[in-house]
Amino acid sequence: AGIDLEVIYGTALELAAKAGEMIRDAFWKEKSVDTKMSAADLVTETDQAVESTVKAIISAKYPNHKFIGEETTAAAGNHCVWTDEPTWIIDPIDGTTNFVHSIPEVTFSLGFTLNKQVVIGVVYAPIKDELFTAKLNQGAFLNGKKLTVNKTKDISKAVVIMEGGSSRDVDIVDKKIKNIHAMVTNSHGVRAYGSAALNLSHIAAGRGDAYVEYGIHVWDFIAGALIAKEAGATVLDPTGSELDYMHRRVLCACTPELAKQISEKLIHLDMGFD
Ligand code: LIP
Repeated sequence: AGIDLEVIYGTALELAAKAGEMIRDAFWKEKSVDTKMSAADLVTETDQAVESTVKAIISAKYPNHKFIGEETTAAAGNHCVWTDEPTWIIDPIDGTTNFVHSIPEVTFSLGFTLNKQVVIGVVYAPIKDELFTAKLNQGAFLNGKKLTVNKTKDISKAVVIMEGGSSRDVDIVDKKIKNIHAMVTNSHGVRAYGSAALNLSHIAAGRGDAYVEYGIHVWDFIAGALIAKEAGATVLDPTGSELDYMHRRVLCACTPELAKQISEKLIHLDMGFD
């Protein structure tokens, strides 16, 4: 209703630039670190400052739009309320652990949804100045250059991105290690960049063939999922069924054949809903 997606896209780029500037300014300085759900689930002043800045800009421009943000929603212990209304879903810093340790794989992630459909995705990695963008049915781009996924169909020739995640529950870690074992023994190799948004963007850019993770949240992967899909990736629930953005897991592969092979080799952890 009266929504001009080009205007929204312009705002999304403006927010990414602003967030990027704040992240870059703080990147080499000392950080004050706090923990959330586990001793390895980190948050810094910069995560909070970026989120409140971005949220303030959005609510000033679009007072009726809804907002779901990592530090607002999760920090308040709230479940996400995701409706058909125009909604901005933001992770101020995806890759907070990298940020804390001055590892340059940090991103700002923004998804914009209408009728619960993701129509705009922006992932910005400000230290490397890499801007990944996608609009529904209009392709995915890295710094303006169109992206296409790899053609790998067989796991024996694939690089698979996986993460340890931030849960320290022994049973969960155990199953994740078994999954890593299954992927290492069957593939060209396993990689972990520490940011779901970036992992998905890497698949979009052909820097790897598949990515799977259990335990992420909607703000970590909603933008990257659109970017990957728009570059031609298959993005599913790890079991092979349709992706549910509120179910905390994702499987992304450059071909459907590869997605199926990987899905069949994994233990499917259920880490709940946002
Ligand atoms: C991170 C995810 C990453 C996961 C980490 C963490 P954050 O998000 O993007 O894929 O492995 O445990 O959840 O907390 O940096 O926004």
